[in-house]
Amino acid sequence: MSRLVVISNRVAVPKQGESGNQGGLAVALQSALRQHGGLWFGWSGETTEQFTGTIHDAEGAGITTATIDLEEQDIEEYYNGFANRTLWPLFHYRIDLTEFERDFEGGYQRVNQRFADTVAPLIEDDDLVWVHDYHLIPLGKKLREGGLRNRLGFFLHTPWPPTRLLTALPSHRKLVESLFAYDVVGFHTEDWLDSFHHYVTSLMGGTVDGTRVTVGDRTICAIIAPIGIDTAEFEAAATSDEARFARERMYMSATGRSLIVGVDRLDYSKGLRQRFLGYERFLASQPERRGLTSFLQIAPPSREKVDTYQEIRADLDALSGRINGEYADIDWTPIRYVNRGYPRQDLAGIFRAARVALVTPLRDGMNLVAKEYVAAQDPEDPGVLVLSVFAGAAEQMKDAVLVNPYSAEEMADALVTALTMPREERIRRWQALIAGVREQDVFWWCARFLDALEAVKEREMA
Ligand code: GDG
Repeated sequence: MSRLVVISNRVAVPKQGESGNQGGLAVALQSALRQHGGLWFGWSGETTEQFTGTIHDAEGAGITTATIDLEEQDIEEYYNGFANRTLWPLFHYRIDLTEFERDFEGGYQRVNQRFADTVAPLIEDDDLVWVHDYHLIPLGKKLREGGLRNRLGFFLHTPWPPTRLLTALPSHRKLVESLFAYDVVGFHTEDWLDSFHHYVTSLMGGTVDGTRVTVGDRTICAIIAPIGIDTAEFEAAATSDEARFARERMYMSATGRSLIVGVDRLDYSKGLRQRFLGYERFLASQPERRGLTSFLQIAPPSREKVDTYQEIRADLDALSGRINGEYADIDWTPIRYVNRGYPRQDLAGIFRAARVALVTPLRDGMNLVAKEYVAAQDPEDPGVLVLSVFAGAAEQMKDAVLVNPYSAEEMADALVTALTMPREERIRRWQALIAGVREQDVFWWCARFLDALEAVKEREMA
């Protein structure tokens, strides 16, 4: 079995002594790394005055990691700039929020070169190299330019945008061309893969034959590999003592009301504004149900250095305040809106206590919260998942109550459907959902991608 080298913007291995409060992706990659041996490379999250390429080696939880520090300007242009002000909004169809600055692009290329130069000497002949996400699209090309011949894969965790949006990016052609340095490119859904095919066939004169995508003399393998969660771990977490305690706290606070929950990074792609408006519509149109539900939205802040993220925070503060001001009573608060993260076990308990989960992004590569909510349910009395049709997860999770998050009326109707759903129907839908979440878990995803990568013959360099 070949050794595995994982490269991502950040490395998510718990430090010695930490409890390992981490997401599914980290867990999956760690398990793949343990299985194959190898290392995980990325940015340390630290700044340095002058980039030196010094590598910090560490061992944690049986995984070897190698990280580098970046300069302030690198972080501004590459991370806060091109990654989070340009590509993130553009890939989530928010061209209105997309900033186009040549300096950002310059920083993006520079940092990808820095990654390539520092990681290349750590890669051994037969290693499989797996690069993650939109921060590092050009990395493969830069590694090839440095002479790397290994099997090289790339996985995109976000949507791939429609061609007509992507072409708003001045350097779109260069970005897409650089993907052809990889051997295998993975997307979560058919939608994202279709958009990629469309770009390649309509603008690059490329052809598609099954998983093979050819432009000129270069053929790559483009696959759908929907990510899952560590389902067994999350199911166990939901019945842990910590989860039970969190669940009790939820029940006590709800005093017999039906709980509705949302858990999302505070990000405009997650559709929080539209979710609050949908809930407001529900309260306005269902006066007899007022006071019978309690909506808890957990939204830990992210990317706070980017202005849009500060604006969305202020917007949601105002909106939740307005809705509570309008509908609250002396003994009832319609929305509890919390800008704080909770340990995973607590989240599992909160999910289990909730009769309904609102997972209503405007656009999402996959969305793991939808799968976690399902995994946390009590099989005898499961809650209902209300899921946006614009989440990648909707391609797999057809037994959820699917909703268009742009329509406040549809959201209000979906809430009524979910809150009044008979137990037999809840059980039937949940059984169908959990079967998928169990079968296509994060280990399945990892294996699916790595099998495709291992199947590639070692590249013949010209
Ligand atoms: C990107 C793509 C794709 C959230 N709040 C807390 C907390 N979380 C955890 C959730 C979940 C994870 O963070 C979020 O994952 P998502 O998939 O929902 O969203 P993104 O962060 O945007 O992830 C997405 C994913 O990559 C994987 O490919 O699905 O489409 O955008 O695990 O539970 N965890 C804890 N406390 C919190 O308060 N412990």
